Amino acid sequence: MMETATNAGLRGDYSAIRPDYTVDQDWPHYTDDDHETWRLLYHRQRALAERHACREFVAGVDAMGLGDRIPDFEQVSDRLEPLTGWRIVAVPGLIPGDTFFAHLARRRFPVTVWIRDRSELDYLVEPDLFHDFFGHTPLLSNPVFADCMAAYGAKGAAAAGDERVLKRLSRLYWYMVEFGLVRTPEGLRAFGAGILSSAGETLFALKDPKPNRIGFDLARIMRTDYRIDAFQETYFVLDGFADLFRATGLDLTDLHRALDRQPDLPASAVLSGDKVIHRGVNAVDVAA
Ligand code: HBI
Ligand code: FE
Repeated sequence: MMETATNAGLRGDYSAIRPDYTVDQDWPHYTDDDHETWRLLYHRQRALAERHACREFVAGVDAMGLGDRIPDFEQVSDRLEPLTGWRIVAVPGLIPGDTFFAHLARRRFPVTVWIRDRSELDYLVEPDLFHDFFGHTPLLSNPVFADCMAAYGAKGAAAAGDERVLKRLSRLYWYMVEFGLVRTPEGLRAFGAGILSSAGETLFALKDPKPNRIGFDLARIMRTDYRIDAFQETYFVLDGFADLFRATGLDLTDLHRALDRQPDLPASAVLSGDKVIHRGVNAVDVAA
């Protein structure tokens, strides 16, 4: 496969991409080994989701009609679209941010077509089919969350070229869409895709004393750095998806101006103004 500037160093076959970076899923190309990897991951994470995911996530998994074989994106999209207008589009892997935002704004969720090797069952660096599909698509069946994601995409597309805003939006995505927790009547539950597609991080995010757990605050999240190669040092907790919906609907012009005057924060920071739900063992106190 010829490597180009856009996919240098990335896994996946970018040679057949369309202008919007989509490809055909080509469902028959999956091997029995691929399907077995899916089956192992699906049953393990579905069992963990029962106890540790918010009920909207579990309802979404069931609405997709998932089973022992890698799902066909078109078939699942035909079930998802009537619920919230979202469809799943196949991509070779990570795609440029502006293209990614444009898909979200049109209610198209990009899902990677390749699935990890059996040796990577517990951890892999880049998002694969299982992370994207099992982690991200179930909540697209929830109308409030689905609207948040479309609004988020529109904000990202509107921010094209403004690195300060794009950095803050990627932090919001990271701490919410990838690693968000939410309070529920049954207690603290996960909704982030990075958590729910990982056996290790599901238990760590909810039960381990190491990380901070801090109440959702949009400005606070937008100031806070994150690491992509380890479990999170801080998880942010929504009181409900309505909080996220309000945040993604806001006009953020004034907020960005205010944030320009405030320093970024390390991932382990705890501020005096934080709604601290759990103070982690590596917490670093920072003056607000
Ligand atoms: N591409 N396929 C894919 N999936 C993502 O989650 C993704 C991406 N490109 C960029 C990206 N995420 C993030 O940098 C967003 O903040 C834009
Ligand atoms: Fe993801």
